[in-house]
Amino acid sequence: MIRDEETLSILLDSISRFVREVLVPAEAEVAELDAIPPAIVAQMRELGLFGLSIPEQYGGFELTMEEEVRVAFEIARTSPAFRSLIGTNNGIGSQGIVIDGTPEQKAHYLPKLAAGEIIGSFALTEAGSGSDAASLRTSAVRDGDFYVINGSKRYITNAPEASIFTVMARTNPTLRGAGAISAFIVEKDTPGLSLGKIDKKMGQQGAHTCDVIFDNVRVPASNIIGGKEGVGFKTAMKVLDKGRLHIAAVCVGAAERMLDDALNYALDRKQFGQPIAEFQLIQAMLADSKAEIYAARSMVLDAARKRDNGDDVSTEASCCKLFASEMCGRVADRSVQIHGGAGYISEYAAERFYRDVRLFRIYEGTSQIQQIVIARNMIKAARK
Ligand code: COS
Repeated sequence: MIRDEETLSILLDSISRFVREVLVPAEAEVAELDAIPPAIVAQMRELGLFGLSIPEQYGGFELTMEEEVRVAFEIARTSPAFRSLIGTNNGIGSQGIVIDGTPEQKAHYLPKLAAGEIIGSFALTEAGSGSDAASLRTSAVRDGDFYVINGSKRYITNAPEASIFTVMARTNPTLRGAGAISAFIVEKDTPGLSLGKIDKKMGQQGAHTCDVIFDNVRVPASNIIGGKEGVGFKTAMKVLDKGRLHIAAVCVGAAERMLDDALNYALDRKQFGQPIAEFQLIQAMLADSKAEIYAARSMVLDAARKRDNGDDVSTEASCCKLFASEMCGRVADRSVQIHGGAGYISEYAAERFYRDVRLFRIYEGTSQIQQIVIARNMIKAARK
């Protein structure tokens, strides 16, 4: 749902220019140093990139889902590490509060998240609980006006930078399953909270993950999201529905960038006396990529519009995440192939993107989890 086409196009133009003029030239340095220069982070704040999805009353842009995916198409045309830094404040690190938070929680945390003054992070995954999210073991035991949290979370995006965590923990440790899980807002400086060492990843250098450890962390009872026990798993699932749509849009943007690079290379590179773009076997790879990107882009826009209409898009979000992330992997592979030997050399972005985009098929629900969500929803609907 585009509320104001003119305002949106100004925003999209300024983001697209920022990507081309500032982020793309900094890609190699960010990958090399495994850090985004503070001056760039400051520019991201100035552009309002941390508050895209946060309501206007708390200082954000309050983009509709359609507007948000169109922004994601643009911002993803560069190293995913840049998107990752703003990704949690716009997605999994804020949306639990936006969707289910109490008015006090919203008023307290959302303005700081929207301004990029603090980073929010989402702590669901554990060493023993990944795809089977409802099996998580971290516990939160009530003690007067507090909950005492114990446990440990794994691969938590932006944890090293985060000031607050949305933490899913079991408020009734004797009960198994989703119904005993509650979501908490936990501030980084709370005694007993510590971080593991930064994970060494296959790609996305500049974006950081690490373990988050809770050792008798006392959190005020008022920090339980929505003020209610036992609904934290549902909050997490709702957050992920939206997140999956956003990631699908990111896959489209990254694929478009990789295809542009591959096309430019194919036009430039000559073999057998002509640009390799003239060869039909190269053209097949370019054309398949173009068609698949178009399909993913259309799916994402359709699902985003449905969500803006108030529809339940759990199935559509999973369809988009599944198709777009797998498509992105195929485009990355063809981009390396079109680059030939150069595609295997780190001097070219193709090699880096190939590693960076591998994560899209894994996080915010693997492709296999998306398949399960889609099929289960189909079966449930058919049985009704
Ligand atoms: N929106 C709202 N509620 C939802 C929901 C959604 N999208 N999906 C499930 N729920 C609810 C269910 O309705 C159910 O509630 P009731 O018990 O009241 O009926 C509850 O949540 C439990 O759901 P379900 O029984 O489907 O849970 P499962 O344990 O079978 O797990 C999957 C479901 C596999 C889909 C879930 O564990 C999952 O998404 N795993 C992947 C986790 C993930 O993406 N991790 C990435 C890391 S976080 S970046």
